[in-house]
Amino acid sequence: MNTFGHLFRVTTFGESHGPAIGCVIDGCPPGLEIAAEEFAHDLQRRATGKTRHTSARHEADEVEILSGVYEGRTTGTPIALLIRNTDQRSKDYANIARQFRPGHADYSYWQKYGIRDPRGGGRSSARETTMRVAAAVVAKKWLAEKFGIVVRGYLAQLGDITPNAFDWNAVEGNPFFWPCAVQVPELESYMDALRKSGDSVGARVNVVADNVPPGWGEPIYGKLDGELASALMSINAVKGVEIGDGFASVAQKGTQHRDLMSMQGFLSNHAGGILGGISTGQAVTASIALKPTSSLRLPGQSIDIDGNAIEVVTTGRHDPCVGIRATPIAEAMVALVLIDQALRHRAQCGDVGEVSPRIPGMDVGAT
Ligand code: EPS
Repeated sequence: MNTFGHLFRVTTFGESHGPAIGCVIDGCPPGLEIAAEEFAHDLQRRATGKTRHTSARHEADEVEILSGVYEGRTTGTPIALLIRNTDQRSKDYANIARQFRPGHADYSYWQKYGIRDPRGGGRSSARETTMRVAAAVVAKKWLAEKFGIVVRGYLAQLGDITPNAFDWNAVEGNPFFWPCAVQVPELESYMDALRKSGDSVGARVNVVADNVPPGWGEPIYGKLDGELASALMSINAVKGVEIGDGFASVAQKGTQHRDLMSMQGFLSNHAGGILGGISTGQAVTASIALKPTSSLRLPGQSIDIDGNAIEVVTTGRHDPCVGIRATPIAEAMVALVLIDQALRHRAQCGDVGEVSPRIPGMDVGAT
């Protein structure tokens, strides 16, 4: 399964240390203006080698548009995007080619296929997420132009550190996507100490999609929240997904959780903008938990492919916290789900039009 989506279908291919990675987008609406330069912003937000807190691998991540765009506009035919890998260092993986890193997909890939490309984790590498972000540049642009939808995310927890304050304007001003600027030095020191220790840590990323119209989502098996959960869970290292209040709902009473309604707006958004698998017109909110990176230079007990007991030590240029680069990836998966649901809604219910009464999307009360 390397293909994602129903009407806006994205197929990715390539390995971390192969010659290139790429994707084919099939089903993109025609007429959307798109240029190769427009991919740079989000790809650079996700890229390695930008700060000392992420992997030191330096990839240019420059997109070549091979098809599907003529005179700067999409033609409705398959859009093929290619990014050449330029900074592989495969010798880093010579020692672990016959070993299974504890906590890594090495073992499960081996059990499934009986063969694996150990260089940089092969297909299981986070390098694959580059193409999700590239495909979502197209999706985000269409969603913004057609509906004014803005999909944006932030780092909501790093280890046990949580934001002391929240300001969207702070998020893009630091390498962590952190919403509280004054805490950035604390994060820097935390990450410096972590890197020196050789260990890694988990993180939480939140994504918010504003201006999603009501009515998107296909009950029963194509629910908007169901597809978001699946899409977000497909990101490397993700171990948990919440929509709206998520697992906090367990301890809530119905009177606390329900979002009261008025013709001026909903009074809260515990539902995360989705009821019955269909968008309500409120902001769609999702949150993901990312596990700590498994490739560590600290020795860990494991076995090799002959079944011998060994100690694994991973060298190379690994992210001490994969969650730091996950914000644009999570945004990408939300955007890809939304564009696919938008096209499916248009196909089946395009003639329904605006149904009254329609509550404006903005919340008018506190949660
Ligand atoms: C990764 C290991 C590192 C990261 C890589 C993901 O690769 P390498 O060991 O080849 O330097 O740099 O991430 C990327 C290259 C990227 O573009 O995201 C891993 O084990 O998943």
